[in-house]
Amino acid sequence: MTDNFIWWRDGIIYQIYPRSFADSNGDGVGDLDGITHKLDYLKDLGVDALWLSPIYPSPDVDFGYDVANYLDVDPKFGSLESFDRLVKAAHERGLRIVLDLVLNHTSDQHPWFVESRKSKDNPYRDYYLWRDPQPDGEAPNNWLSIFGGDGWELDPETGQMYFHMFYKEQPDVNWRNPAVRQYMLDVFKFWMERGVDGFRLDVFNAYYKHPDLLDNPPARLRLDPMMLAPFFRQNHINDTDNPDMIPLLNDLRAILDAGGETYAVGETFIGGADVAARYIGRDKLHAAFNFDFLKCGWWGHAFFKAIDKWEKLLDGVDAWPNYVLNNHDNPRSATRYAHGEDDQRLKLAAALLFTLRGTPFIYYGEEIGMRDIPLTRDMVKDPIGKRFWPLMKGRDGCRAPMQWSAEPNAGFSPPHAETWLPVHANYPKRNVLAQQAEPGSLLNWYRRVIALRRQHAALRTGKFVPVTRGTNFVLAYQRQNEDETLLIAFNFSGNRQNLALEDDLASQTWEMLLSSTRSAMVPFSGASLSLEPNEALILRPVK
Ligand code: TEU
Repeated sequence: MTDNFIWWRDGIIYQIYPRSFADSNGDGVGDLDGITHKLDYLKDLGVDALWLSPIYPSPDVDFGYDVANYLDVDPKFGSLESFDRLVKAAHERGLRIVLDLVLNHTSDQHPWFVESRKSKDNPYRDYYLWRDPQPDGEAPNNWLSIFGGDGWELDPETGQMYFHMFYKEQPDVNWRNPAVRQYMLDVFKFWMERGVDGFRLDVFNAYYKHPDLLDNPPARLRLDPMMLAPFFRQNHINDTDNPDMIPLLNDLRAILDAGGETYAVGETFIGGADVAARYIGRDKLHAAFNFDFLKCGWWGHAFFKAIDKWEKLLDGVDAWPNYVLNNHDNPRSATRYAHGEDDQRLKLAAALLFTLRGTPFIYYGEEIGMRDIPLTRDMVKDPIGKRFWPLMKGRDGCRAPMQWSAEPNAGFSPPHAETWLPVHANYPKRNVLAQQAEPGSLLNWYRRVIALRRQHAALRTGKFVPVTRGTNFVLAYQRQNEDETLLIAFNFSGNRQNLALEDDLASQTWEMLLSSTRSAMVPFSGASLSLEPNEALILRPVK
């Protein structure tokens, strides 16, 4: 490892959904002590930081993304003391802690909102976005909730409406109120003083709305299934991405920098890579998520297009890319890409993630290829699924308990407990313990590729140089720094494929560093490199 290793740039960030990682007290819900007990596993995997989905007191309408108190830990997860123990134990192992801050909205149970809704002249009234309905009873403007229906909810108590971008139990706060702004910035300081190393900002680019709450204009018509949803038939220029966000980010960055170097990654709401790119930089966020990989079909050119766009957007600016195959809002990559229980494609996807120029994020269970649990209507917990079943089944599928072992409840909870969501039926075979013992397992592949990334600075900070622009089945690139050049090639098909090499690449002799399908390869030179079915291959020049 070179001396200038920057954990959030060169390291790997592992997302934990605390409800589902490890249950230490047998109530069927994961908790902070559970995470603390698993730190050695995470260290051994080779990750550098843990991002915890929200741990604050919450009535759990949106499972923690509806916060009732920003300065405490929900008793179901533990306490501030168990949080301090987790931070200490993580730091002892060189692992960083990233907290998820949900500051666009609070829970309707947050004391601010409880007060705010009491009367029009309540001191907390202006902490939220309250407006009179129009004379005909219609909402003040055309803004919608991304979770379905109108964004405005009538509160009979005062006859006014409040705005909620998400569920009606998640009222949006008024960031233009200086008291709100100051309090939220103090929330960062509170957790920084407790030793937190970074933050993930939920839907940060929705904090500031247009000051006059203007209507959104209609979106340009596109051939896209998203256009079926009224929300996506609007162009969200007035309820997201308001320019007043930038001075806030400048102030936030000064606070983060003053506490050593505390990291911040923003969850880019609605927008794509181009929107994310706007918010990254020396006086803004360290990173903003690019979710393009979540939408890529299993084609070399689909991934190439996403990578190429991101590389070009960030070229020449002081901003670092990131890549995400999974999170708690989307079907798992194993469910999107793998056939049955076969993990070959998942090995390829991991090799891609860990050999690109950008911070890799992984989501708990991705490393053992957890599949989404199949959902039936009666088990749905996520209100999106409850409301829109069977059109949309919600996000519970990717949030099931971590599969640690073949014990009942997969070692997540004690055997007698009833877990909050069922464990996937494949757990007797697909679990950490089994995969640790199996040299060719997906888990051991993750460990090997992560270790390789750690050994080769070119894989972390080297230039990304495409070899092909991606065909249906083949994708290849080089990672290059002044010390070395690595050649990385992928076969997205179940048949052999040839990769054409030109000029210097063809005259060079290459040797294998790692392959997901073969254990050895004779050093190779020539104009056509043969790739095995589903292979991820990493080569280096023979000196
Ligand atoms: O997600 C924001 C977001 O973009 C989601 O609404 C996404 O469109 C949806 O989940 C797709 O199914 C963040 C959190 O990641 C999510 O878990 C929360 O529900 C949401 O904010 C509200 O806090």
